[in-house]
Amino acid sequence: QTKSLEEVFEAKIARDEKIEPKDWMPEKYRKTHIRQISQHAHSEIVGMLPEGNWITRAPSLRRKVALLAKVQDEAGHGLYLYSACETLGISREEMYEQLHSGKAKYSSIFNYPTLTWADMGAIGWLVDGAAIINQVPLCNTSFGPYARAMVRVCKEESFHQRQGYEIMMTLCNGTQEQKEMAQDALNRWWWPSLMMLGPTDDESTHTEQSMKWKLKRKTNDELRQQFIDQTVPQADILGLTIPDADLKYNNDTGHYDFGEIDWEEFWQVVKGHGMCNKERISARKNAWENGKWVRDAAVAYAEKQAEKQAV
Ligand code: FAQ
Repeated sequence: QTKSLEEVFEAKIARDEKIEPKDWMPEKYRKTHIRQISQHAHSEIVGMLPEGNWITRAPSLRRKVALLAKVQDEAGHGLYLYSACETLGISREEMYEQLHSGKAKYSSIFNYPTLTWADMGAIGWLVDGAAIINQVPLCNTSFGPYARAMVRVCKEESFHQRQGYEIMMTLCNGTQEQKEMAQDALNRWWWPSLMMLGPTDDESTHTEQSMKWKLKRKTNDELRQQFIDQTVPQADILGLTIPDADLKYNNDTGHYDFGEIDWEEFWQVVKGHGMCNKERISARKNAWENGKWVRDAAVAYAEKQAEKQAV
């Protein structure tokens, strides 16, 4: 008896084999991958803006070089991810259009402002730290191009995380004022970093199906707990206090218990009402519009070359 396409697909998933772009896949599998991969790509690109804000004001040449490299890496991640997403049959123009019109989301975390240099430390430490926790399982995701992109992205994220932690370390070993700056940055970035990993499992619309398809390998709550367990000892080393009075190691579970996350704030930011949502989208739209002449010139050049070859 011949197997149906659906059975072949399901069997591949069960065997932990990769699904490749030309393989048959259920339409919903394709759609949810386009949704997650494109939103991931948009997050990388919009995520350049908060740190880009500090490149010209980095406190030394060495810091500037490192930050510049990090922000460029994020552009690279965005481009791999857009390419991976294109293999599912959506064009890059369509993805940009979805970002600019507000149809596609990008990570809530990038709608918070970067007020001091210590924010560069906190973002690398916490935001890239949370990103690694989220992305390491994605190296094993079922869609081949996404999984392969994640391998390199994770290597780079780990440099970003160290870069951020080192900034925090330097500030914490500095003057009283520098240490206060570091604490203030932790206070402002802690809760948004926990929110970044998505709503709780019982509020998460996609987790159940995405776990079945092995798109997600861990749930939002599992990742959040892992992030907290990993990060609390790092804050201790810095001598900083995590802004959560309910945070406490639980001997029975072997994990940290933590306080209530303000989900109202999360959904407000996701719906576009965060501190920087308007600024971020308008920066991306302006970049797109101001880059039009470059795209036009590239197309005109390509056409001219093609004509020459045809002769
Ligand atoms: N922000 O059912 P779920 C980085 C939406 S790392 C905004 O749980 P899912 C590196 C969600 O889309 C940041 N929206 O969804 C970097 C859905 O709405 P939809 C990016 C959020 O997909 C560092 C609804 O809520 N990383 O950029 C957020 O199963 C420093 C229900 O949620 C990734 O994208 C949020 N935080 O799980 C760059 C990783 N959370 O789509 C620069 C890949 C949820 O139906 C500087 N993505 N929503 O309209 C994932 O792992 C997943 O998509 C989750 C969400 C875990 C983010």
